[in-house]
Amino acid sequence: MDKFKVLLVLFLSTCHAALSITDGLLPNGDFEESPKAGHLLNGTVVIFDTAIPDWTISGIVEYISSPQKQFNDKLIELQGAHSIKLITGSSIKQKVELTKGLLYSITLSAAHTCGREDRVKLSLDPSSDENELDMFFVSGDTSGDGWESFAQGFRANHTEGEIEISNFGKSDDDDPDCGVLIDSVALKVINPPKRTRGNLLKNGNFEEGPYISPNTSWGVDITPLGFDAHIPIPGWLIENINNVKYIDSDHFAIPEGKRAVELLAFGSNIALKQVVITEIGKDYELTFDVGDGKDACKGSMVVEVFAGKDSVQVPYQSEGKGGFIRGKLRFKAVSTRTNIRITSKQNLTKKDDRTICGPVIDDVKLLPS
Ligand SMILES: [Ca+2]
Ligand SMILES: [Ca+2]
Repeated sequence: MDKFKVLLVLFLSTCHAALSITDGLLPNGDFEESPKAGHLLNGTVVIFDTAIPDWTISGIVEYISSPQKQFNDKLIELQGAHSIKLITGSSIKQKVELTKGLLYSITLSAAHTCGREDRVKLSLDPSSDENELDMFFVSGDTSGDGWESFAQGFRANHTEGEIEISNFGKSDDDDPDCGVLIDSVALKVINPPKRTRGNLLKNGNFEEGPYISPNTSWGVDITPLGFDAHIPIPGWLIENINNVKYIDSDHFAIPEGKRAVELLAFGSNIALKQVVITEIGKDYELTFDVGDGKDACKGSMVVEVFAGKDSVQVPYQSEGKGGFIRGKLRFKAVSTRTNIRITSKQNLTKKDDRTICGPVIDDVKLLPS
């Protein structure tokens, strides 16, 4: 009977994999497929709702085609040869096939074109209370290139959904030239984390997480604005609203494997968290890497890690050139469930820049000692 169950589970997982439509860019998610000649007014303004292949637009959307484009005081290099610009009040949407019950993440890149923040809303229709995606702010402050990438997670409640990206602008100071550039819209199925024999924590190596476009060198901000279940780094919860950056080994120094996280917000009430089942009276050892992403984030970093009420502070002096140290916390479990919390004691900013940066965390392991 058990064998049958295992086979059935395997069969169902295979079905899921076959039906899952994407693990990467949405069709024309990079907007490199252009509207037909005659579908653009003055060379940029999209005239028909369906002029951009695979997308439906509403409001004023511009199709920008130039490797570099001057927007007011900002020179922004496009991702590829084309990006789109959403003027305040406008949106783009695309229907996607989903597998009910699976966790997905949406990643997109955005750049604001004026000296202000833009409010961008990512929504999924049909949604449910459990499934509401949310707003994030494109500030232009966290990437030297003007671009930022964001990821949000959702659990599919339907077999089809429509992903919509809207620019809500900011207050009433709307300049018609202002808008937000959007590019590299991707969807990825997030596999449920598995506990392995070598670790009581799930996804302690952060290898499972949202899509990172190979064209983006600035990592992906996790925007945990919805429920904890929407965080696209499975196994982990993020306490309080703040940004955790998900980073890749193609563009950052990663202590172990290909992915890690960088903590951008600080304070002991803001944490990367995981609850584990422990045996009362048993000794455990928690180990983890603290380092820097080789992203010019220089200075003194201190990471504080908690296991229940026990904690350890790990200082790390970053030269911004990559590298890491191994931190350790031994504790005796006093409960059947122990809260593992990883926090940063302070933020750093990169030189010449207002970009916030912080310690890289990777390879978090919990074992009985
Ligand atoms: Ca593009
Ligand atoms: Ca890793």
